[in-house]
Amino acid sequence: MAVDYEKKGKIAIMTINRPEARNALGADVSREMNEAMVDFRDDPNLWVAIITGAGDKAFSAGADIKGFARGLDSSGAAAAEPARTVERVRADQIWKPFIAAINGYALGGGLELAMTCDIRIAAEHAELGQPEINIGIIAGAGGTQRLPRFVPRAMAAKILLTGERISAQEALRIGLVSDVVPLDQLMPTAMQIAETICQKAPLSVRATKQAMIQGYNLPLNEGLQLEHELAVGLRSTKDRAEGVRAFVEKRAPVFKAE
Ligand code: DAK
Repeated sequence: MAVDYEKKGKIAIMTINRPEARNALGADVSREMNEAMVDFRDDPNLWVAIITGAGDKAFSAGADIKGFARGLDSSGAAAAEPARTVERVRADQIWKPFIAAINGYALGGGLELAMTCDIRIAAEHAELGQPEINIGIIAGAGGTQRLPRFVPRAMAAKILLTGERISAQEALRIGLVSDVVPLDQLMPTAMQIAETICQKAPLSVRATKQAMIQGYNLPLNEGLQLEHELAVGLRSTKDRAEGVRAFVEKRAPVFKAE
C-alpha cells in the first residue's frame, strides 16, 4: 500500500508509505490518499485525521519527479498525473480537522499538502521548502498562494524564490508550524492534540474550521455574516444542549456530533 490508513477510536491516521522514495507523491499515493480522505469524510465515527510519512527521513519530498521524467520521455501527458496528487488531496475541503505530523522533509507538494492541513507540527530534524524552481516548474499545488498567506511575505518570497529549505525551528519562528518536538514525541503529540479536539463538540469544531477557511478570503463584513450563519446553525444541535447542561451539572459533556 502506498498509503497506510488506520483508525484509532475517533482518529484516522494516513501514512504516506514510500520511504524509499522519500514518500514522493506518485499516482498510487494520490489514489489511495483520495480513498482515505473520502472514507474519513464520510465515516461519522471519525472526527480528526493525522497525515504523516513512513520512516524518519521524509513527510513527503513532493510530486514524483521520476514520474515527470517518464512523462518527458513519452507523450508528456503522464507527467501531469503525479503533480495533480497534491491538488486533489486537499484537507482544506473537508471540515473535519487535519493535523500534519511532519516527520522529516516536507518539500514541494509535500509542504503544499501539509499546508492544506489545519495544524502542522514538526520533528526537530524536519526541513521544509518549495524547491520546484530547481526543476523548472513552480509550487503549483497552492504553494505560491498559501505560503504568503501563512507566513510573513518576505519569508514566503525567500522560500519560494530561492528554493532553499528552512529548518523546523525556523518554520516555528515564522509560524509555519505550531510545535517542534523530538521525533519520538511527534506522533504522541499529534495524537494528544487530536484527542483534545475529539473532546470538543465536533459540529462546533467543523463550523470553526469552515468559518476560518471560507472567511479567510472574504471581506470582514461577509466573514462575520458567514460566522453568524454558522453560529445560528449550531443553536439547535443536541450537542449544544448537552454542552450547556453538562456545564451546569458540573460534569464532562458527552458529544455525539448531533
Ligand atoms: N520524486 C521521486 N523520487 C524522489 C523524490 C521525488 N520528489 N525525492 C527523492 N526521491 C528518491 C531519490 O531519487 C532516491 O531514489 P534512488 O536513487 O534511491 O532510487 C531516493 O528517493 C532517496 O533520495 P536521496 O538519495 O536524494 O535522499 P536524500 O536523503 O539524500 O535527500 C531529498 C532527500 C528529499 C532532500 C532529495 O531527495 C530531494 O531534494 N528530492 C527532491 C525534492 C523536490 O525537488 N521536491 C519538489 C518536487 S516537485 C502541479 C502541482 C504540484 C506540483 C507541480 C505541479 N500542477 C498542478 C501543475 C508539485 C511539484 C513538486 O512537488
